[in-house]
Amino acid sequence: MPRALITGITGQDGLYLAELLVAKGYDVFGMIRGQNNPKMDLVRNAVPEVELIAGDLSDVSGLTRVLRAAEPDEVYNLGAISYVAYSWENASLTTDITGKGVLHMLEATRLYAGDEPASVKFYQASSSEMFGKVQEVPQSESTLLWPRSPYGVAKVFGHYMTINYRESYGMHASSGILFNHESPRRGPEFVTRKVTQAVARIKLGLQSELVLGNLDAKRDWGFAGDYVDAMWRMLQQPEADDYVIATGETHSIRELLDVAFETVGIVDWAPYVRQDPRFMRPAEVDLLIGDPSKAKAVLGWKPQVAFSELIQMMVENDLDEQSALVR
Ligand code: NAP
Ligand code: G4F
Repeated sequence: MPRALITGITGQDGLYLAELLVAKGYDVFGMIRGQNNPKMDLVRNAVPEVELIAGDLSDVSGLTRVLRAAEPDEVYNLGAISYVAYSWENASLTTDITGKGVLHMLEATRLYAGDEPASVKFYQASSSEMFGKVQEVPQSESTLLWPRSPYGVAKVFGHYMTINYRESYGMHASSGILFNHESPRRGPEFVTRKVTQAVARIKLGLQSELVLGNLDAKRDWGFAGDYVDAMWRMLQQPEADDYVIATGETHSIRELLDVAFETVGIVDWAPYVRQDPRFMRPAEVDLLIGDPSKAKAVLGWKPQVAFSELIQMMVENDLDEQSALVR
């Protein structure tokens, strides 16, 4: 059986990827941080087959121990401080975990692989946030990077370090430049889930108002379940490489509000939504739209879930979750 190690196992992508790999017959190991991580039961309930190993991306000696314990054929580095707004207030911590943490994982993997650097395949979770002040539309693997947040800068460091380890040591290290992907497992701090949770609560009479920041920002939103499949496909290639994973469609926050409110039968959302500068960012990524042609041609990957279907799925899930809470 192939063996895989996933960092960020408690996150949205970690859970979907673990489910995918277990279904494919892998032995899956998940790295979990902290003494008594409150999300441990979430992982155990969702994917009981996963073996959890304690470790933190800031501790390279601990990571070498994790690699020796898991003995992986494939390493998926999904762990990060991933909330962009938080990264301005915690720029140094974000740099340490989201940036330098990648170097730590690469180095621990290189040491573990020893004389056969390409024998362990490595996936780095790069981000469309690296395109920031976009230099061309749509964005592809060759678009100039111009990050606009401490998170984006940290991801650029991790991205280039992954390429550097591939070129310097011959590691099979690939980087997936993933555009926004969402699901019912998305954290409630991100805009899609914040909206779908609030819409469900408004429909159920549990909340009267939704307070947001920039309604004109645009994102290329896909379904997380589709995107973890692309990660796996990258590591099955004979040669490591970098791939943009996106739908190729962009939508504004206003369109997100249209679909979410329409799902519960509300056509005019204006009376429920208020803008507050508290949720505006010091610098914004205004127009993200990815060109996934390379992933389509080489990996045979394409997104399966459309934007409106995704948002409807999230609203339906939140209606069930919120109803269960008040029952
Ligand atoms: P997420 O839900 O925020 O999960 C982040 C994971 O990182 C959590 O498991 C978290 O563990 C872990 N983590 C945080 N600090 C850590 C540390 N010091 N040591 C070890 N693990 C740590 O993120 P996601 O949406 O699943 O995204 C997965 C990866 O893809 C991230 O690297 C993200 O930056 C990147 N990405 C995401 C998207 C997207 O749209 N979702 C797009 C492009 C790239 P705790 O639960 O213990 O905090
Ligand atoms: O949902 P968001 O917080 O996601 P963001 O910043 O695009 O980052 C996510 O996707 C990245 C890929 O490009 C990942 F790398 C990253 O880890 C994360 O998963 O915000 C999306 C947009 C922004 O333009 C923001 O200004 O929504 C706008 N927005 C408007 N009001 C809001 C809000 N975002 C949040 N979180 N909360 C609001 O109230």
